[in-house]
Amino acid sequence: MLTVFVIIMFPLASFSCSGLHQISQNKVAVLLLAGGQGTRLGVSYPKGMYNVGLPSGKTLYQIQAERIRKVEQLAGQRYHCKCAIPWYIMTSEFTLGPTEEFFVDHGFFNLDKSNVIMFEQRMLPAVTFDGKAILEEKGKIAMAPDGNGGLYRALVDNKILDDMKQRGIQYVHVYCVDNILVKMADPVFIGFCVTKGADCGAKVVEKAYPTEPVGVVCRVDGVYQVVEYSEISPETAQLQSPNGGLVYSTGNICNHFFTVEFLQMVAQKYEPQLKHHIAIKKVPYIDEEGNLVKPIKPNGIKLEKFVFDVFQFSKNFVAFEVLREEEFSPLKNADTADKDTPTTARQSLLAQHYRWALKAGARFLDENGCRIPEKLSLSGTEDPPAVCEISPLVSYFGEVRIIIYGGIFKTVQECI
Ligand code: UD2
Repeated sequence: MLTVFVIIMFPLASFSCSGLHQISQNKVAVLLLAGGQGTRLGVSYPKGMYNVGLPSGKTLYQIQAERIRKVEQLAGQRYHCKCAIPWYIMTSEFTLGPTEEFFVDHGFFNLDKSNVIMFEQRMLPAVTFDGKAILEEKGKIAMAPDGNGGLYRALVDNKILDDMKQRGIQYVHVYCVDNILVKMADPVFIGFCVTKGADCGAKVVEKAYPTEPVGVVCRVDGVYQVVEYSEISPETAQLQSPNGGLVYSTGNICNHFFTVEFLQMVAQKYEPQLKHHIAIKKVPYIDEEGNLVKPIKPNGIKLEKFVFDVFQFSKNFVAFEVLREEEFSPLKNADTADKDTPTTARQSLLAQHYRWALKAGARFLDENGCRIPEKLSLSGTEDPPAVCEISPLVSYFGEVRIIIYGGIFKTVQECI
């Protein structure tokens, strides 16, 4: 039986203090899952290098790097010390080279290079529906990364857990590359998980619609897990509760908390129990004449492990519900789609910054000096009435100490 549990909202300030404290003691790391091929977005380079068209032109990687720097600074200021959050980046054969090059070219976004640790996950052969290998070139079998659950083998292969232990890391915030609103090492989430004594946790948002491509965090026959969107039946996904909401509404946003101890246990003991999931994909192949064919319909199967399949081994699992407009806007598709595109990602970030600025007392003027009427509730998929991008180096949570010129934002880029 599928049961969804109730998530209780707690006062956030004390969790935030606790999280910042852990960060100040150098006990927290972030781990990015960046081995995916980003096929839906349709670019040939890693998704983190994507620029969604913000006024600053910042890429997802730059935004994430700056959020790390800011939260390090907040923790350091609060607890009067200098601290660092190591950034572990899991890549694959497809993404390692370009990601490394991108970071070098951008001076590691002013992070200490020794705190950015890239490593590679394994690959598995892609097969046809009747189980035969697919050739992508003469003599070369088509391979694909082994899923984001390949993390647990990669941690061992690359001695990442040893590195974490040497650095004194106890808690890891694992996240996926494409959510433009991701809160790196979120002190509230870390603080919540640590205060609750959790070994494993997941952030969730309320699902927006039944077929939204997010897994459902739930309990199946007493065991915590995520039922992935590709595996839930449409009937189950659509079930409504008496109040009209979805029964299975706790959407996974691929933001997970793990203790290093838990990761160690998974890596040593449980990893072989993780099952492969089947993903039906379009796999390019060479035909009998040796020509490369890019299929228009799915023709093959990729086998993937899922990062959240370890929730079942947790002794104390927690879920933490957050507001979609503050924390979740993924970049999955090209702009030809209507959801989860570069445009919607950009709009969500600019809408958030517009709200933060208004809350901090800012007022916007048009080019004639007339006040632009405020719009307090934005759908998140519309442009705010004024464009205002706030650098992550200025504000992490919206704790805006913005340099407001006479109480007024005049131009787009004043705080970038
Ligand atoms: C993921 C979640 C889904 C939901 C959604 C929200 C999984 C399995 N599913 O679905 O429940 O939370 O995100 O946006 O987590 N990756 C690797 N190696 C791989 C494959 C993927 O590192 O072999 C990374 C990928 O680069 C990305 C993350 O894992 O950062 C999620 O991959 P995705 O975008 O393909 O996952 P999606 O949207 O199907």
